[in-house]
Amino acid sequence: MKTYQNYIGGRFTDASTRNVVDVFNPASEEQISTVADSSVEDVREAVEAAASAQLKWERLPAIQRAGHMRRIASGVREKAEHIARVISEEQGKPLGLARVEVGFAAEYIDYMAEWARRIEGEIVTSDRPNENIFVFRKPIGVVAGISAWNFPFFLAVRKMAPALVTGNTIIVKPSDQTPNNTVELAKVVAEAGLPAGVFNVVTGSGSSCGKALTTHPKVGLITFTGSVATGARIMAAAANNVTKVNLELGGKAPAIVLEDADLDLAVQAIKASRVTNTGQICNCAERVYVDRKIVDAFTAKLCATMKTTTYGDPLEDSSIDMGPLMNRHELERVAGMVDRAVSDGAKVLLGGKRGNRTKGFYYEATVLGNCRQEMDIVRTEIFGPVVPIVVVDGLDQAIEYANDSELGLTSSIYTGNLNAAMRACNELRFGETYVNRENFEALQGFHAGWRKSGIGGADGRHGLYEFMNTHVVYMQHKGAAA
Ligand code: TXE
Repeated sequence: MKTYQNYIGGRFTDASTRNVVDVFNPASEEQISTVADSSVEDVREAVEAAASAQLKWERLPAIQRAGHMRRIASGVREKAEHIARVISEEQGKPLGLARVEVGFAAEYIDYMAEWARRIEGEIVTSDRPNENIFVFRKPIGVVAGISAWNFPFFLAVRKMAPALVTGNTIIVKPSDQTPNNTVELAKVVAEAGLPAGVFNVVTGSGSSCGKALTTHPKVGLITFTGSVATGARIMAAAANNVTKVNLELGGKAPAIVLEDADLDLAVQAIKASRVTNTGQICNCAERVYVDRKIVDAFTAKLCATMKTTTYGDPLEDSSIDMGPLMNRHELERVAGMVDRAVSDGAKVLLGGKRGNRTKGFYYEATVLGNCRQEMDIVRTEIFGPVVPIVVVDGLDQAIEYANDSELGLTSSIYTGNLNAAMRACNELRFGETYVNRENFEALQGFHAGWRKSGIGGADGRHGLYEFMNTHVVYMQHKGAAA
């Protein structure tokens, strides 16, 4: 049984409490490790370590901060196979996808390090003589990063990298479901020689350790990835100190398939949305609106390809398409959503049942026909390998249904018609729209949610500036003699 420690002030350290969180392998249901359920005191120690290191880290030239980051990225690549196996073991994703997650994380660190020479301010013309107006961009100070379990290693890096390059220091609290990989990141950081206190990891439950982080007065930014419900709780906790929040929350992405779509392309992209990571991806298609004229052809193609989906234990069989869902709660939640949809009139065209394994939280790739807009399965995030199909008559209805959601993270449309594609760009009300391609964001984009899908965003220039404050200086000076 492995144990993972906190990483505070440059040292691996036991928590002050004997309370622990047990970590399980969702494929074998066996316990893998225990981590500390860190106390308020442990969180306080981590925030103090980050605060003590922050000013010196900020004063380091950005290009030197970037040098530290590049050494971390190299360390991640050297340990990529080990880290990928840790991810698959505690989260259940196929090993190939875990390797992609680790590789993308290393690339993300290098990408954010490139911003070291590109963080720019502005000089604004004043209305007054002998005055210049300077707009500076400056680090916020201490950042608290709280991440979800679906891409745990990448999500920790997606918070660490922009924080570091902009001169902030950070405490990361990984999900209590998948903490091991984030402590592995701390081991890479330690070996890369990052100054003590710049990057810290505290493990534990959200309600105690997470809450202590979100109510600490020295935390200047909370960057959170997780569910809408938890995001709302974090906003409430942040109100105590009027702490800035950056929230990446749930999604319910619509996919619109019009009669002139490339059906093979649409089918492959939507299958990817539901099979990759067992459908546990916030930006992936969660409801499909198909034009009545092609719904039979589309459904037949989708069922045929999803029927070939294999599932199993990622550490026993590297050829599988899907691993298990995160835990028994997630399995029962997804199964319950499908059962309720069926009792509400949906038709199971494929799957619709738990996987036939003696161990592990498996659910079969599932296609549901005859779904209606008002069904729970069409309105609530599934976060599982299930595709509900709703028939629509034309683009107007498709856009109306797509926008009819309290969530607004991503969306997609498959069409060969430029006018329809341009209408989608102009009329869909989401943080992202994918046109004729799968739902997967670029690190130079901006992954941001509308409505209940979040506040602010991640990635690219805009994601970088989420970690900075502006400071406007009005410089009055003596001009030349008249
Ligand atoms: O979230 P939870 P999960 C969403 C995805 C789904 C959810 C699944 O759509 O809805 O995340 O992840 C900590 N104070 N996204 O179940 O339960 C908790 O310990 C402080 C969207 O993990 O919200 C964990 O570390 N912290 C995303 C983290 O919050 C608290 C991409 C998330 O837990 C807390 C990935 C509290 N009171 C998943 N309660 C996107 N939009 O990009 C819990 N936590």
